[in-house]
Amino acid sequence: MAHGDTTGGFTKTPGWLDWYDGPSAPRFRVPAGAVDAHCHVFGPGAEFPYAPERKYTPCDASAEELFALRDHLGFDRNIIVQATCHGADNRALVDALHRSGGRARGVATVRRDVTGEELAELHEAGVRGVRFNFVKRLVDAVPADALGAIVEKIAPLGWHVVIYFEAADLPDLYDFFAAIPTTIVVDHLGRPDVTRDVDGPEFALFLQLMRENANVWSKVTCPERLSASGPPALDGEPEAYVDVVPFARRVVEEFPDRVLWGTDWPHPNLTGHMPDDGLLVDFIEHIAPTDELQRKLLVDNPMRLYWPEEALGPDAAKLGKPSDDERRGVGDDVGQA
Ligand code: 0GY
Repeated sequence: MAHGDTTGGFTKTPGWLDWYDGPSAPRFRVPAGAVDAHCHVFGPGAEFPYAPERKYTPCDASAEELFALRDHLGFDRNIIVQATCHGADNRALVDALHRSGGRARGVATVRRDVTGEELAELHEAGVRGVRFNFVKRLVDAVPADALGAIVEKIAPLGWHVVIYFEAADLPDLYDFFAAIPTTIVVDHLGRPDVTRDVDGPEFALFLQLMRENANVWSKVTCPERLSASGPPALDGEPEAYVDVVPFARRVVEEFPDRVLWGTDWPHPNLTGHMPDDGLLVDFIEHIAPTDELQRKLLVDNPMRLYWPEEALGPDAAKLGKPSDDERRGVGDDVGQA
């Protein structure tokens, strides 16, 4: 399999860019133990077929290629998030978790009829959360009662819920999110329109969601998707995506214990440009300007959420035993995992 292939007889979605081959070495050195907390594996299609209900067909992006990138960028671990092109078939994700030798954990997609046995198998493989996707171009809508039923099944395992939505939809979704009792992780800053004022009402609602709900975390990821002004992270550009910086930095500085960062490799659905992942790592310094913020963003927070048994000691790993305060992220801001 070569870079850019789609195996298994699948045809790539036209116009959809392949992931960047040969990323530069980052100038910014991530701290020891850093976690890339948002990335995916795609297929390979010949081994793990793409889901019939998918909205796009990617080029393959294997676990080995992901782990090579991890090492190249200086990261220690990955959080692999189930992508919509695999629907609720988590086999590619589980295979990647097994191949990681314990250096990756995962976020799966499940349906409401998922069994306790299936959840236990996913947990054993390293899954620690489920993803609910509300982005209309990516998935067909799932009724709120089905999502509620999934929350009831995963909460006792100490898992969390990752939510992906666009800022324009937050007013409609706000009450539903606020009622979820587990830790919640928002993808990509809730996809703000960064041409608007960082102090304006749209982003204020997102900040309010985090302020009012101590169980809500955010990934400060995907400037390449959010930026309107660029410049893109290509050709050695050291100041990429300047218009995203105030939004991401605001969240990192106000909620330093509830933020995560990830590459989003292999960057599904990009048609304009494909970022150089080495330069994306250089973006981190602009949004988390101090050593302490960087350590929390890249090491302490993802470890607390995904490897609590290492970060917090063996008691934290007991299944199904998060206290109500832990589950809500109350107290010293420890999320349940
Ligand atoms: C991302 C973003 C996107 C896609 C997916 O699961 C997915 O297909 O998450 C997107 O198109 O914005 O997080 O990878």
